[in-house]
Amino acid sequence: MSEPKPNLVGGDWVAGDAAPNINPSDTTDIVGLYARASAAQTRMAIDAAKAAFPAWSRSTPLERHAVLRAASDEILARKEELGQLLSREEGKTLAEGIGETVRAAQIFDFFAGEALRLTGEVLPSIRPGVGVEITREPMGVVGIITPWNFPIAIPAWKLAPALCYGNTVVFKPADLVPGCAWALVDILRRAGLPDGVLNLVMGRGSVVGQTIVDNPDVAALTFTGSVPTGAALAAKSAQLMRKVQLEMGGKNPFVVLADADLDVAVDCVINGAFFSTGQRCTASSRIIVEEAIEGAFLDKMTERMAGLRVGNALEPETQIGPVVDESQLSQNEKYIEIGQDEGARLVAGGERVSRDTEGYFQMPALFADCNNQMRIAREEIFGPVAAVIAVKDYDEALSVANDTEFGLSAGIATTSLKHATHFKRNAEAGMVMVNLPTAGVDFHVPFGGRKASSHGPREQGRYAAEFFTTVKTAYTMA
Ligand code: UN1
Repeated sequence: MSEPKPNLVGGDWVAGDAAPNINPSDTTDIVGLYARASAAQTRMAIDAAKAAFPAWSRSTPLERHAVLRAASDEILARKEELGQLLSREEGKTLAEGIGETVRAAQIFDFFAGEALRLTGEVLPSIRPGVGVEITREPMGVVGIITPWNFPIAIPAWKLAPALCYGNTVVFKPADLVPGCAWALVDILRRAGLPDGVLNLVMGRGSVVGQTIVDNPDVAALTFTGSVPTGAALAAKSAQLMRKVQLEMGGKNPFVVLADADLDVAVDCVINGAFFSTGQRCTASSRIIVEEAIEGAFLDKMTERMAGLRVGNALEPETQIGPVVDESQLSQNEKYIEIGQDEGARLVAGGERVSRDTEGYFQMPALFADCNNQMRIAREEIFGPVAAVIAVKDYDEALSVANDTEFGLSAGIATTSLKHATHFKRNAEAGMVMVNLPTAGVDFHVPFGGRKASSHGPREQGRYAAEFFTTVKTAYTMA
């Protein structure tokens, strides 16, 4: 076993209590040891970011471009190795792991370009002789707290804009997946970031996360994770008058109308509900089907599900990797029981299965005969479990789709322009998909939702500037 991977504080790699990073496809495989930062080290990281801010905030666009560009190039050049590390530590398939790595490279490439396109506005005042300039300035120290389900893409889409717009960063990746985060920070440091601009503090939410959240020197905080954690973090941030950006849960509906191309609909549901083992906040978990085609839809779904290959994420034929850990798998199993107790009919999957290696394998599960009041239709499970709800027509489908505390993504399969257009306008979600899965988004356009799913400005694309900068209006009498 190699030396534990250290944290990065003010340009120095610092050791700490080491914890094993375990492969969920094979729990005898230790991906590596990673240091967990203490509260004191986390405070030092915040101090270092604060000290590095004046110089980095005044760095030239070309300096920032060069770092982000070099990071993009290295990620892309190492996509097989990093994709494999990702699949090994998180459990998504190798194809998904490499795909996510490429996406991270594309995100750095996009923000490398944005660094060269920083703009403002110059306009006349309403007063004679006075000029007005509107500029964007970086926020200062940005806290970045990321989840385990996208170990490289979510860090990328928070780190790249933070650095692009001249902020300094304290970055806490999820305790379950420090491997990709460490690799990314190592790449960025070697890409030429000055000491203290990016600090890595791996470890537990209760120690590292809490220290970041409680520190008033953290001017802005971006978080992807659960609703209760997001709410606690927002409450503390409100006390400190700190800017926050929260991406939380989903209970995303996918509507299948009677006029849909059923093959398209089934493809969307298989992908949206079960790929990445259902561990996406954009996953489709409520499948709302017009009753006229419910039977045909269920037949096609169960046929497709019977052929899905669940197994070790690193084996090329695997289509669905393991659940991330034992506690998530037990939670998924608990929801299978809850669904059955509530009277839903389990038409496929749900059982824990064994493979050649010791891992957390579960067959994707489909419930039929559900209604939208059941817990399996209201609570985010975050696993490969979907609930089919039959409705009589489009109007009922839309009202069921919107009857949820969440509002991240909503999808529809239809060949009707009228219904597609109406759904795009009336779905209460931040992202709407027509004849496409609810999950799997582009990197150059805004990402985010409504209601309990999201809070604060959008992530990704040019809209990221709303969170990572603050606006200044300057008046000059000349
Ligand atoms: C996607 O569906 O492509 O945590 C991205 C999540 C989301 C990312 C989803 N923030 O699942």
